[in-house]
Amino acid sequence: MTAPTIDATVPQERRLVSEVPGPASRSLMARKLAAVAAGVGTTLPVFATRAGGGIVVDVDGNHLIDLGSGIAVTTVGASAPRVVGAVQEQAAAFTHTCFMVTPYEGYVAVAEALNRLTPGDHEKRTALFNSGAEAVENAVKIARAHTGRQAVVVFDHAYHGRTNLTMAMTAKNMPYKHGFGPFASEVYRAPLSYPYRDGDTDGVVAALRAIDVIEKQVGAANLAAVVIEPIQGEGGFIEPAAGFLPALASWCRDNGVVFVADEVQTGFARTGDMFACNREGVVPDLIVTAKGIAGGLPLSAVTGRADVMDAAHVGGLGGTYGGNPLACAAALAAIETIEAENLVARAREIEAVVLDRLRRIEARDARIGDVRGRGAMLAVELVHAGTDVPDPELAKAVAAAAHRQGVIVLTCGTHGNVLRFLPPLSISDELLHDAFDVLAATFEVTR
Ligand code: PLZ
Repeated sequence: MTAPTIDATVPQERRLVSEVPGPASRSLMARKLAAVAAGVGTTLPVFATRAGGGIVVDVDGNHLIDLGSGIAVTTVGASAPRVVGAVQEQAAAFTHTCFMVTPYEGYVAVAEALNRLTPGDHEKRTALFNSGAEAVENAVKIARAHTGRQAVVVFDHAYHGRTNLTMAMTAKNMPYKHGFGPFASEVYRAPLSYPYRDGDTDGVVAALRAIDVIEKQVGAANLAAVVIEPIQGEGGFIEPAAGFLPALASWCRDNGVVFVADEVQTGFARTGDMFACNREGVVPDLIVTAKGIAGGLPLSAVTGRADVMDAAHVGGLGGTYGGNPLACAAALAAIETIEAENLVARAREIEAVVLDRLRRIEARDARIGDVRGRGAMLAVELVHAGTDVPDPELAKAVAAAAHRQGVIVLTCGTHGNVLRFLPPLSISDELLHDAFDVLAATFEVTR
């Protein structure tokens, strides 16, 4: 395949010129602590000054390999050239008019692109918002308007955001919900398919377990929507057993329940398909997207069946910035990049490289309980050797050691014991191998 386009001004190599964090980052961190609310945490105490392709440059001049993509956002690479050019051009033309006041073509073009790219060839409509959480909230509003029902079903380990409704939908208390209640009502939680922990390799069995809970504890006649991440993100990169999603979607169809796929983290080539639902041919009624949609600018969307989307009354959906012109220009450029550079195929190549490296580490290390994921959304679940007891301390220690060596790696999971890998799809194999050399060595020294 042709070499991915990357910003040539940021050399694509790891380079450490100070300890990490260096003195400039440390002094900025002191200012941050004095000026920024304590609730806004940071994973690495390192301040960025530039980024390009798979490299983040910090204020001390260290070049760090990015295995996080700003939490699955810069899928086309940091400062992808098409995105930068499109945003510069749009900023010079106009920055904002508000689509609800005087509309502009970019918004419509993004809606057309999403209607074309998302699963299913039925007639679709799209509405644009700013954040993943805001789009999830709007998907629920639309499902309620369409069905005239109120209840929403979500799953164990789910993550859907930090706003009031989405806090209720998110499973994990600390840090997302603790002390922030009361939460929205009419949100119910069903059991997930989690093959490593429930042992069920038959997704249909797991789906029947969830459906039984839904029927007994909620009742289909009260249920507006089932909302699910096709591969759970923050909850631990949990891929349900094959058959789980199709069985749930078909139960929803039979019962007039809106099936909503939250593809905020899995969307836009990340999993080696344009959308994770494609792998099993699942066609959601509504699909929620954000993150990778716009190469780093804040944009999110709800796309779905025209009859469901159009159920909300005129004027019922919106917001000042939803589908801001800069974000729309960025999205069109990001989508063009994904298609022109065939990043879906590149995600599958990254999967092959990274899974091989992870399995080699796993073969030598009993603390790796599970290796899983798809495309460039891969993870290892860490446990105490010889058990399945989660080991969040090890995840923290490995991540911190990797950070000191110039590799940005994130953790996740309800128990915080999952190391996750979300490289930009423009990353080179050389950078990936260098990063996994560091990680392999880190696993050795933490033993
Ligand atoms: N749905 C599936 O992954 C965001 C959260 C980071 P927003 N995940 C990263 C943090 O700690 O806040 C996410 C997601 C899924 C919804 C969201 C919410 O997207 O753009 O952060 O609102």
